[in-house]
Amino acid sequence: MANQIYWQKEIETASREQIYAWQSERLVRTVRRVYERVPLYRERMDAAGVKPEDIRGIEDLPKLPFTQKQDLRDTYPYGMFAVPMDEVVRLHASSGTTGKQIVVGYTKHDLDIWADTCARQLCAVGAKKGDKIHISYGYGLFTGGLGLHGGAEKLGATVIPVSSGNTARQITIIEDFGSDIICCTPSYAMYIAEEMERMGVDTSRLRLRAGIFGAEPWTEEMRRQLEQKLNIKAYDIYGLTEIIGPGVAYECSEQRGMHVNEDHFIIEIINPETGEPLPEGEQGEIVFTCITKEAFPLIRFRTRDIGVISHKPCSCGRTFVRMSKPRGRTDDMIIIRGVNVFPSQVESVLLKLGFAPNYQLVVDRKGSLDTLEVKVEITNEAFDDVTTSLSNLEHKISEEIKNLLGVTAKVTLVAPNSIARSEGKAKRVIDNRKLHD
Ligand code: DLL
Repeated sequence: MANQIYWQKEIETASREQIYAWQSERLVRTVRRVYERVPLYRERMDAAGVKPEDIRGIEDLPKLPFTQKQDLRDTYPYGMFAVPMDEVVRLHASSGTTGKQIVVGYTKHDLDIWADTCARQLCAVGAKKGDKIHISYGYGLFTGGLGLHGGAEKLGATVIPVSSGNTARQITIIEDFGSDIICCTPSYAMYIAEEMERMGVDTSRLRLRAGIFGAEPWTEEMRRQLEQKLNIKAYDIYGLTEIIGPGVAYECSEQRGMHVNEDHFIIEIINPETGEPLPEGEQGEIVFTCITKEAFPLIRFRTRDIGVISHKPCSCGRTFVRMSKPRGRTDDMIIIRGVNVFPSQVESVLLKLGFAPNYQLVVDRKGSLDTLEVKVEITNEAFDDVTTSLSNLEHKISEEIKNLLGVTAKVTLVAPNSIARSEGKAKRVIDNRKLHD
């Protein structure tokens, strides 16, 4: 790459008509391919009475059947691949918390697209050739490490492929190698920030200027804390293994939602109960259709993530539609006596009250009643504060949760550093209800 930045202006600022034209043409082609090559899609479309010729543009998208996570499990490991195996140059997998893992494949062309989408993310946060990109997402079957790695290489930046773990070493590398941009989960970034604080690292002397954080839900309050503690700008990145990995959507300088790479993926928001597409601005389940991928092109994949999209113009000039920070997955949502609660909502409350985002939700069942306990680490300052008793603090948090989320929770303050830190995705919910089933 001769140019300094990776700004695909003609694509990223294309007119809406142009974007729809690309999407229509690519959708038609993809549907034809999967109908011919993936037995599950042929069966589903036949059953729904839809022929490839019926799909003439994106307006016909709702005619197509959904793909669910279970379909990928049922066809494990390679049943959804749309190319012969000798064209697959890489496999990745998502572990999934329950059931079989999902295996996905990439052709050379798919890897190229993926690197492109991640390079766009890096460019959008101001990364350029010569910057050192410190990648602390896990390398391996998880898509985080190698995904951003490909993007950073495409940009022509200097990659530091640290992977996750060994936090003291991460900090030494940030200090000594002069990392400019760090990529990891927001919870791991918080852990690194805490360790830096403990070690007395002066973050104002570091080169670090931005972080690209994703792979799990995080709140605006958490963004503010990370920006302040690490003395950086913190950006969100969204993606999922089934669609490509990180880089499905990327945040820009505006820091208000993530632009979906619409030349590769079509986003829809649907009512999770009825499957009906919802209009712009309404919250629902996010669904993606891959329109350029060769090896593993999913049609109308139900992500179970909950979000909203907006076509409002963005000050950065990009015209790709923006999706809100997903507030969580339908499967992370806890229903406590009829009230829906996402861990991220509890996080918001805790951070507003000045706590660190070190918490865990323990769900249990007493008789037929579901119970929620929120374990929160007390901060060192609060621990030393003799004027406020712990039970007063617990009461205050519990009251705030009740006021804002409408749910009664038992709050337990626990000692600083007693909740396990994560080097990847944080485990926010422990659901003991299954033990009683
Ligand atoms: O987490 C891919 C990724 C890696 C994204 C690095 C961003 C950065 P999976 O392990 O398959 O893939 O998990 C995908 O994680 O359906 C969401 O529920 C959640 N998720 C991903 N990014 C975000 C985000 C990677 N920015 C699942 N905010 C998705 C909230 C996110 N949730």
